Amino acid sequence: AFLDNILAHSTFREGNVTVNFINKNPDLFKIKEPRNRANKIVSFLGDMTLNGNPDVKVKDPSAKFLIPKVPKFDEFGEYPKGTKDILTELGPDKFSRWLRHQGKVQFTDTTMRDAHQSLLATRMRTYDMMKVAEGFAKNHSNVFSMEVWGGATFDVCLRYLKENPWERLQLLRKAMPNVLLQMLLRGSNGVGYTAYPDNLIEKFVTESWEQGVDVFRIFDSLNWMKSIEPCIKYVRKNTGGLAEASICYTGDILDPNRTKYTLEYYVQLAKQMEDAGAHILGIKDMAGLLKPYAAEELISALKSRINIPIHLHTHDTSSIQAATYLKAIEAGVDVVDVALGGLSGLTSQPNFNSIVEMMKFESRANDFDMDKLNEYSNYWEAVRSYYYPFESGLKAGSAAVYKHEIPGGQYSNLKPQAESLGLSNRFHEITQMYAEVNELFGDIVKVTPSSKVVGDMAQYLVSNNLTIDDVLENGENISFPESVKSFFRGSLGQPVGGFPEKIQKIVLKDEEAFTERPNAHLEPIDFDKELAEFKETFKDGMGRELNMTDFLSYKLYPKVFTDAYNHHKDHGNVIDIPTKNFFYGMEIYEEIIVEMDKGKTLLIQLLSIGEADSDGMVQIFFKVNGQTRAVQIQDKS
Ligand code: 3PY
Ligand code: ZN
Repeated sequence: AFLDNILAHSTFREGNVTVNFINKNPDLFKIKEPRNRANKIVSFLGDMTLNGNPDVKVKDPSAKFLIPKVPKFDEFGEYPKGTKDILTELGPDKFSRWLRHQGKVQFTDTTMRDAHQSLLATRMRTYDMMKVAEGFAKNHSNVFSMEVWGGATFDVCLRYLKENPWERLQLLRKAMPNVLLQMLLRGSNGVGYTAYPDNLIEKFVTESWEQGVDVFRIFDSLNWMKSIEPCIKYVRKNTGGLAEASICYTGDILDPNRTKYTLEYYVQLAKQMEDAGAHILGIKDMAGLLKPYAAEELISALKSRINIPIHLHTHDTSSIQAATYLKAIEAGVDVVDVALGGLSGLTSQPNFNSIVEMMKFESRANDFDMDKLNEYSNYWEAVRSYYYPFESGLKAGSAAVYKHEIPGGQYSNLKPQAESLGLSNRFHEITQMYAEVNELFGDIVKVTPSSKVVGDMAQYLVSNNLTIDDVLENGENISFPESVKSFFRGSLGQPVGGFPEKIQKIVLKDEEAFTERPNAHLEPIDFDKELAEFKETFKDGMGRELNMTDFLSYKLYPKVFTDAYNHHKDHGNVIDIPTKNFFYGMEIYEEIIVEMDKGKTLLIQLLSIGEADSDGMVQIFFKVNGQTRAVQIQDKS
């Protein structure tokens, strides 16, 4: 089998074998059950071809798929030194000081996390990332960090893409060993929508570091320090990574009528984060509400009152956030979040390529090879065409964001949700209601998961033709969405200034709320016992023995994990299937290459699709590496 692996390896077939070939390809030693795996992949492709991917609700027969061109890079060359090397050399505390004093404006590339979360409902597959990960890290090793993990990506990987999020992280780490990898962590809510036991979050942080995360952007959806502080501690104690504690920016510090989230409020919060041990202060402007002149004030004030570096994140929903970055950079911000052109703008981050150009020939410029950077933008622009079912449909920037304050990541989800409720024509009513619900709830910070509470309530009211007055006058007869009840109970923590009592009473009726940390109500996990039980329950494995990472996925998302596990049992690992075929199946005579591991390829051609028999079973013929194979697929139509 080892010889077969060598013979099948693309490098070998292309005649590029050097003495390093075997050393560079440890996969050659992995002797697997290729036939079984190939069968599963083919049956998956048959199913997608016959029945369609259930995640693609509407297939557009006229959709045009562009061919993504991977920018050239030196496959056999060394990785140039990057920020990961600096972190390893200096350790987190000195790294933090280095960042604060190094002078250039630094860039975090969010393309592989927030950009697609905010534009394409988080559906970007590992397949498309892996094509460019190594090249990007080699061509652009001066990027500050790559945001590649956390937030909604964890859930969506398992739930819709049927991928293992940890595998994504491991692969990206391997492909980008020289630059910092960054994740988004929702404080005590981990990468979920509710609080989890503290020791689960602690283990999650430790394991994330071990699998490849360097920068932990930690926030709480209500800016509640009690949810953020333990995570800072876990990062400092259990990892060699950077704790980036983040304030979530809401409201408008320039508006004298908005007295809840003032400049002083943010400065005090930032100081608490610094005191709690954060290496970096994040400013998470999740809805893109930080206007240019407000950014100037905020960054200037923070620069003079805290000593850790400042990392600014925004969404370009209004389309003026490049101006915000300019003002922030002038005021001394250390790092800004940007997305490669093809996946930038609107609900995503400002355009990486253009912001780099904006700074050219200025004292804080950070030079990138622009031709190369533009090639990566083109790559993502082409890849994006495969994801058309997940586009939000937003075509232009919108100043309405200052009214409804919907986070970028939520905005692109709210539209399909509204459609599924039959409310597509009432989308603007929902956004208007979102603003009214926010007022009713006391003007809260809105970001996952608190933003989901406001969104659920707004959709609920619009779909039931209810108004805020109906709630206030007749609320005792209304049965509110579960997320809303849970919020008022205290399950997401305490909002700034506490809960407005009247609406809390209306929602909870006779139920008691609590004010301590929600995690205090949760039983700690007994890892030894539960991990053993978990391994026993899922002992068929996924072609490998399950481990702590799988256990963590299971504890965060029990049902979603179980479904993904069963999908894996039936269809094998679908991570290597080209995106076009993953979402849309194959066309007759189409020929594709599935590169299962580096060097182990399947050449698959769809030959024919038979008629359904009396049980609705359809025989589909493929040619796999030259041999004909038939699979039986249930016609679900
Ligand atoms: C997330 O929590 O996923 C976010 O991106 C919040 O902005
Ligand atoms: Zn964001």
